[in-house]
Amino acid sequence: MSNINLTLINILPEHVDFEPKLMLSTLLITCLLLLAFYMTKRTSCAVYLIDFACYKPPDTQKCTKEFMINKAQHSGYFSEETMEFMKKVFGKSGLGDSTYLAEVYLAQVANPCINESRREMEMSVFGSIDVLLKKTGVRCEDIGILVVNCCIYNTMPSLSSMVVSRYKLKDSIISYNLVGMGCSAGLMAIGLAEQLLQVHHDSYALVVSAESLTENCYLGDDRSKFLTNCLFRVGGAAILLSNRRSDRHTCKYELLHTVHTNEAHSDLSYNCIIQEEDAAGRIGITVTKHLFKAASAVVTSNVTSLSNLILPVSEKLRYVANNVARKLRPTANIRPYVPNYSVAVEHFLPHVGGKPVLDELQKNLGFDEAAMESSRMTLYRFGNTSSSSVWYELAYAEAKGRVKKGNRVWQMAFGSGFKCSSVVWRARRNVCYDEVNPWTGEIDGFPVHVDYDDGPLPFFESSK
Ligand SMILES: *[C@@H]1O[C@H](CO)[C@@H](O)[C@H](O)[C@H]1NC(C)=O
Ligand SMILES: *[C@@H]1O[C@H](CO)[C@@H](O)[C@H](O)[C@H]1NC(C)=O
Ligand SMILES: *[C@@H]1O[C@H](CO)[C@@H](O)[C@H](O)[C@H]1NC(C)=O
Ligand SMILES: CC(=O)N[C@H]1CO[C@H](CO)[C@@H](O)[C@@H]1O
Repeated sequence: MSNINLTLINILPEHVDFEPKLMLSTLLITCLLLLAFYMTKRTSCAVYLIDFACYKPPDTQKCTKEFMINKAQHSGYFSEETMEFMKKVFGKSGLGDSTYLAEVYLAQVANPCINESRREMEMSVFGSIDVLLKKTGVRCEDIGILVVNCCIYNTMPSLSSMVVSRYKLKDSIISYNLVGMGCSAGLMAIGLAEQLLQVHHDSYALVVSAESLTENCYLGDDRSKFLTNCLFRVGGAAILLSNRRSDRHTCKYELLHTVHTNEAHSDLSYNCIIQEEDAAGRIGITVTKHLFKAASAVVTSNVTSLSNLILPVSEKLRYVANNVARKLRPTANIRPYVPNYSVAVEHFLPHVGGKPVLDELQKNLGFDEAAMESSRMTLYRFGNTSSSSVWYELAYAEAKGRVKKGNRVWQMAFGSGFKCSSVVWRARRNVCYDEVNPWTGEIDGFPVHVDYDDGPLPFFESSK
């Protein structure tokens, strides 16, 4: 402080007497301090996660893999080869026999019309919001920000208007409806809500992530489009965020970091998951064999940014030392150092795209089997529920009683674009038993052992 004082005095004009000089410098310092206070206050508006809720569909929508195969076989839409492909994919998928299918496919004759998809969305979106409102006791009129994301369902009025209409949210509500943004959209919605909370003080933000199965079924034999028919399941989550200081002591988590990467500037990334028509004009989502390459590029780049924010100095030093060693002795074949992420986060919750995706992540980020339990069990129990999957995983860790005060939680989602988002939270308290957790009543039965077929991945076999 005295240093600043001196410099200030020195730059004052010579002819000013000592007293006014002192007064002037005191004034300047006060201004600087006020400015610093104001700036730190603006940039450190904390965002709290009060609670979240995951939708649990009715038991009547549970279906086994065998049921799905039978249903597909009798639908008359698919060839014998496609059915063989479906069986092979199921053998490798990591999905169990109690995931949820959309109601429309359980009927004798499926008729995926607009009415049906609206009904499906109402069930999962309202289903999760109802639970969240009950859990948190927040009043609808206090919600100032609403962000809803759903990739495929896009109608008028929008999904976010459906929510405003149903819950009679106030007319000054700031609402956004994100469509077509893939599995990473849920965490992007959190990022958007975070930014809105930086400028709208004393607010609650409601974020809802869901996906439509009804409009997502591909009725053809092109294998690169058939994959999503196999892995994709019903799910939805509602999350309540707040920047009110009074929620600091009651909330579950505090938001530490959000990191978003979008590599759509690369053609390979852009084209690897894409909605289009097949040769016969039937709409589907093509997943190409470049998926892993694109995903790995975007995840690496995002994780690099995140590592800078979360890794302790010791891990960074090891990483740098390894990099230098590899540069100096390129012929020595030194293996790249994978930082130990377990020192920076206690819970790693990646989007459950499918078993091969989880395997790849585990290998590249060096997590042990225990760290992967939440994601593998979520894949087994609920399937790929798109953007809401990371919330079922967090619910799993909570139901197991593993989330302790101070624990850091890393949610990571990636999807079409190709995009990757990471969000890191810190638990502000021990999370206790919760009877409206989707895992309640069955959590003691987990983890289960999941059987997988051996052999090469059938996912990207080309169709004949
Ligand atoms: C769709 O729902 C509306 C209102 O529930 C109903 O009036 C209409 O007949 C339904 N249309 C079809 C094709 O089921
Ligand atoms: C990574 O860090 C965790 C937590 O400090 C520790 O338990 C584990 O042994 C470390 N793993 C390796 C490979 O060093
Ligand atoms: C998970 O489901 C989404 C939504 O259908 C799909 O876009 C994505 O490709 C799926 N992931 C994998 C690995 O199939
Ligand atoms: C918000 C943020 O840090 N995003 C980063 C994600 O990763 C890319 C690639 O490293 C960075 O350029 C972004 O800044």
